[in-house]
Amino acid sequence: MAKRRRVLITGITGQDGYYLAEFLINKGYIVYGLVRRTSNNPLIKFEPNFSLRREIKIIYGNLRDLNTIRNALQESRPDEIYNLAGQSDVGISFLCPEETMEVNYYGVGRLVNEAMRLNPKIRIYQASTSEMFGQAKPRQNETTPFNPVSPYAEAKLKAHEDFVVGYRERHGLFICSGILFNHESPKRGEHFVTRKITISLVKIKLGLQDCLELGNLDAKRDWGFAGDYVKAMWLMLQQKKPEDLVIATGEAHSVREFVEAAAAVLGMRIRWRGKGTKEVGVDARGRVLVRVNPKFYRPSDPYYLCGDARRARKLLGWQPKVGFKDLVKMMIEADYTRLEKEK
Ligand code: NAP
Ligand code: F7E
Repeated sequence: MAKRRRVLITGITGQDGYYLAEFLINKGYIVYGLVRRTSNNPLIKFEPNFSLRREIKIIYGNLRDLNTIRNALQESRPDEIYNLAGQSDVGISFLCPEETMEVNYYGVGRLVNEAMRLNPKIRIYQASTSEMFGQAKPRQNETTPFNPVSPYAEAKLKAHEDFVVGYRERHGLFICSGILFNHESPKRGEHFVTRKITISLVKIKLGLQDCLELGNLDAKRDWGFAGDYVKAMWLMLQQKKPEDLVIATGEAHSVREFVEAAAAVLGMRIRWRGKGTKEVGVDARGRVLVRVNPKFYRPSDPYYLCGDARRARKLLGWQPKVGFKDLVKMMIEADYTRLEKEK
């Protein structure tokens, strides 16, 4: 019988950690997850699926603490590592640049160094990001020059250059970056714009909230489904050679369009009135359902991120299954089902 492969997933309590753990358990992996003692998500996301939770071996640890990383690696003895842990909120990174750099850059260095020391044949996936392209012209692909415009993107880019490209070239380590564009799901953190929109519009529909406040309505993002994207992560580590790849749907929509699509699933039609910070979204009865609040603007924000994932399609045979409309519908329906029960 073939030996079961072992994997360590950092950031397992996050959105991608959930879908990746589920995917790898179904592939027969022995799954270890690094979890912060102070986690904000004490595996809440696994609650509806207890059988999945039981399959995961939890190791407490923190990317800020070398000892815990060493311990996690010794205990799990992984064949593959997926480093999904990160300070993942771009807006917050302007307020906490040091913590962002500490986790998203130095934390990656600690993990990669220790992993290589323990097992030079290890395979490592690093969660890089389309934010590294910043204001670069769409569509962005593997040849597009990076142009980060936030502390989050700067830290991720530095980790990519030093610990992914650098260690691959200097030490021959099997490590690669998935340059993933935005991917969402019903498990998406509630402060990210898509989930904020789906939760708020459902609450408005159920009479639990009056109005949704947003920042930059014109920002365009390439939104895919997280469940599709974790398969690409795994495929990247099954190749003969490690290569950094863009993972995206190739279709971008503005925040405004996301609001319209989400409202439509709930049978509401939003019309826009006014401009800039005075812009509002009103329903058929003229009720103001959406307002702009400059509090949610960022000092700088990529205005148009849309990926070209042709290389991933060629090398991995990967392409997304869930399109924009189905993603929005999935998120609205999940929030509606949950919030209607709580009403
Ligand atoms: P997420 O839901 O915010 O999850 C982040 C995870 O990192 C959580 O499990 C969090 O644990 C953990 N974490 C944070 N700081 C840590 C630390 N110091 N030590 C150990 N764990 C720590 O993010 P996600 O959407 O799943 O994204 C996964 C990764 O991909 C992140 O690195 C993100 O930056 C990157 N990424 C995401 C996207 C996207 O669209 N989702 C696109 C490109 C790249 P707690 O439960 O303790 O908070
Ligand atoms: O913002 C705009 C905001 O916070 C998307 C992370 O997973 O994807 C994510 O980062 C856009 C931005 O995600 C609000 O200014 C408007 O232009 O949902 P978000 P993000 O910043 O794109 C990348 C690829 C990652 O790597 C990250 O880890 O929406 N926006 N109004 C708003 N954003 C938020 N959060 N809240 C608003 O009210």
